[in-house]
Amino acid sequence: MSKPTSPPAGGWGALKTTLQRIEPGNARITLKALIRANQPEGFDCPGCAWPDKPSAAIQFCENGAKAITHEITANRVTREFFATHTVSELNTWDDYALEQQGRLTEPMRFDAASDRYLPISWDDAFALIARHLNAITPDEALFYTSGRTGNETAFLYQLFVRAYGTNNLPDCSNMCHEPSGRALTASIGTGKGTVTLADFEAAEAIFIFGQNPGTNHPRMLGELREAARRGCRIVVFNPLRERGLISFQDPKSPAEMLAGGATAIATRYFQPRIGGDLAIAKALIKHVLETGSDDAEFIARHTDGFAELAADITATGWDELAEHSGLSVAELQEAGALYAASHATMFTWGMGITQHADSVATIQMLCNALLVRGNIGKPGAGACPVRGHSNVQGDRTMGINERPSAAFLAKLGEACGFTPPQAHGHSVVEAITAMARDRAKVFIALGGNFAAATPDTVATQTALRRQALTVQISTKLNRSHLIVGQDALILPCLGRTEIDLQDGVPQQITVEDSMSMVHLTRGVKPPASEQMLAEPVIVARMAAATLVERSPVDFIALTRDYDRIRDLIAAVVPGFTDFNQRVREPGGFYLGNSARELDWRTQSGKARFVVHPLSAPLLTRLAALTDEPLYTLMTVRSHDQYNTTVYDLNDRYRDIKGERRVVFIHPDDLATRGWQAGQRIDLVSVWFDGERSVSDFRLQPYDIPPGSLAAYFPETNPLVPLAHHAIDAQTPASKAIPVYLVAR
Ligand SMILES: Nc1nc2c(c(=O)[nH]1)N[C@H]1C(S)=C(S)[C@@H](COP(=O)(O)OP(=O)(O)OC[C@H]3O[C@@H](n4cnc5c(=O)[nH]c(N)nc54)[C@H](O)[C@@H]3O)O[C@H]1N2
Ligand SMILES: Nc1nc2c(c(=O)[nH]1)N[C@H]1C(S)=C(S)[C@@H](COP(=O)(O)OP(=O)(O)OC[C@H]3O[C@@H](n4cnc5c(=O)[nH]c(N)nc54)[C@H](O)[C@@H]3O)O[C@H]1N2
Ligand SMILES: [Mo]
Repeated sequence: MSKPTSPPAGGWGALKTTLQRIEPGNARITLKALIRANQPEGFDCPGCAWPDKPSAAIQFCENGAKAITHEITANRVTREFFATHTVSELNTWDDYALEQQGRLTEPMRFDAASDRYLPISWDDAFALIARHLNAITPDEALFYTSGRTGNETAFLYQLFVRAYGTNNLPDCSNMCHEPSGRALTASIGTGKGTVTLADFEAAEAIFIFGQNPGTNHPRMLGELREAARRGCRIVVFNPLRERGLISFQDPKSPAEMLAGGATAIATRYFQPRIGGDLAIAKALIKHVLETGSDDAEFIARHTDGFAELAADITATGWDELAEHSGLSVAELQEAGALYAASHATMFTWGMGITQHADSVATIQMLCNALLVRGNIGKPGAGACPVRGHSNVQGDRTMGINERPSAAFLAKLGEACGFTPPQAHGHSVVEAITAMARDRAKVFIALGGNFAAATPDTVATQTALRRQALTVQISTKLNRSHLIVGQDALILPCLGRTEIDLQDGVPQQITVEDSMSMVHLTRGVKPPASEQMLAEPVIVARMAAATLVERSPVDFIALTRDYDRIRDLIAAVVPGFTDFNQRVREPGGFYLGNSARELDWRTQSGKARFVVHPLSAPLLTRLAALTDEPLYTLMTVRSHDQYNTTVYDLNDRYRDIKGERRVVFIHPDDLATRGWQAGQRIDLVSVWFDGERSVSDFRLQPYDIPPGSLAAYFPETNPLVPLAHHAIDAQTPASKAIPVYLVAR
């Protein structure tokens, strides 16, 4: 159980691990790079999408330092490495061991006869891709994107894919904040968060749902710390007690560090059961309506659908809300009172909200709760979905979207002189299904680790192996390089930290953060290998080789000077007029947010209240399939990983050392089974199409509600049924996996 005496998040522990990350032989260049992280003349940290604070001297955090030092590593994956190890052998290594090998250095092609990767020239690699793509119909090819890709690459990539003839552009958003985009667009007419960093200085209350910023957005703790110190109420809803949300010692505050002090973060920490948030949002609304603390003027002026919402909320009893949320009626009313007392409230949320079957409904109910108190469009208030990858939001803005709007396609076609395909393409889940059913034959990934990040690992990897060609454009070795189609390529690219020279001139790229700020980023150190290419160049050469005569633009010419790509973006993407000029202003520019301006771009021109019933508990429906006691498992990140990249085997804030196969469980659940802490078990997930399992995990008693379990991904991804995903968004429900436990 977490002890009240637990040290705060941040502090000397953070400083120590930051310094430990630096490889001794690589110290000078690493420190030089770290100092320039998130600075006007430096690069955007490839860690998370949290915005930069104007004028802060040090802009990186402990986990940003991990992302940077792991990109800067002196270790190299060379042709000799691939000559020494067969692909079958490498597949027996764990993700941590793969990550330790360092940077990929030259293009490699899989050779099935020797079960090894062999060197291939760039020209031959692009010719091979072109040959495969031109042998199939465009809808049989899949083009995945992970969210580290900069705007310029993303724009060129979607242009290439659409000129080739498909909208098959699945991306990591599909597994992440897709439900936020869908829910918010329907409710308030924009898919992005409505707040800016300045709102953290004006909020009277910040409600944090299903998010662990201490690990995943450590710089957000700085904002929360300042807010807490000036008396802002911070109210947390999370089944697990996450240390970063309890107290924080700021490594950038000498006074706090030297005095050994810390700032308490959460004013109140509620521990609902996993999946209890839809009921919590309804309870907040119910309390507001019962106490007459709704903003009647705002509702009348800016919204429609209030009568239906009020009727639904009135008909839902407090006991029902308590049962669904896992909080008591008293706790729900206490949360409601905290909400009603604040005149400017912000809701932030992460994967604990989005990775559920009813995530779209939950986010719309959170939005309803904001709207009943007029908490959108005023300082200190609003919706704040906290994005993951550093440019995942920008990639979407640039058109990486399997369901592009007709307006976007029209603009793209007009500016580039071709007719883009109109039919929607495949999301991540649909892409896996298409591969499994032989409706897809070529899989190309611009970054990421599709084979490990996706659900239903066994089925997904079987589907990937059925491909005629798999291509991975990557910086570091990972599982996806080892799950090969008949033909497979590894194309190594420059990372964020590296100097990108085109025609001898250093280039800059741009990114958009979680709060819609667009700014430049430029590399600061020489590339890890001379044989790597920049991402925009890889995409351009792939496009030129494949499209030849039918290419709508001269892709190669565009990459000689990235300003030219930005000029094209300015002609296509709304909000990017004078892109090259505006992005050179210090700090870049703000894209704006219509809902923040009380401009509701919905069909009715008003913000919409959307009614959703509480869904029947999944475990009750699945209980008929097994005699075993069922639990709900959430899969989360440890403090030492970046999604599928495992930096180290510790999770400092949860007291885990040197291991990852751990399941967090309430002590009463252990006692009921007659089990001890440390008991080793297998996990079996139950679904309508059958069972899935992973083996040999250790049980760790923890402060988590009975019936709720937690474990790390990607180790637990084999348990996530492909068909178990968000309604209306298809985001895998990786926070709500129905499982039973088997003693070993
Ligand atoms: N260092 C580091 N930084 C990262 C990442 C990383 O892996 N490492 N990943 C990046 C990416 S892509 C993303 S999307 C973000 C992810 O950032 P987070 O959203 O913080 O990610 P998770 O680790 O999945 O944590 C989910 C949190 O939700 C809680 N939770 C789970 N289920 C529920 C529920 O039903 N209700 C409620 N209220 N809470 C619940 C969990 O206890 C946990 O605290 O971080 C980004 N930043
Ligand atoms: N069970 C479970 N599954 C999940 C989640 C969960 O919470 N639970 N979270 C989901 C979420 S939110 C997300 S966003 C996805 C993430 O899914 P992905 O984005 O596909 O996975 P990552 O692990 O972030 O990708 C890491 C790889 O990206 C490559 N890379 C790093 N930097 C660069 C770069 O600059 N350029 C290029 N081209 N490649 C680079 C490296 O080779 C590295 O190995 O995972 C999802 N999967
Ligand atoms: Mo994410």
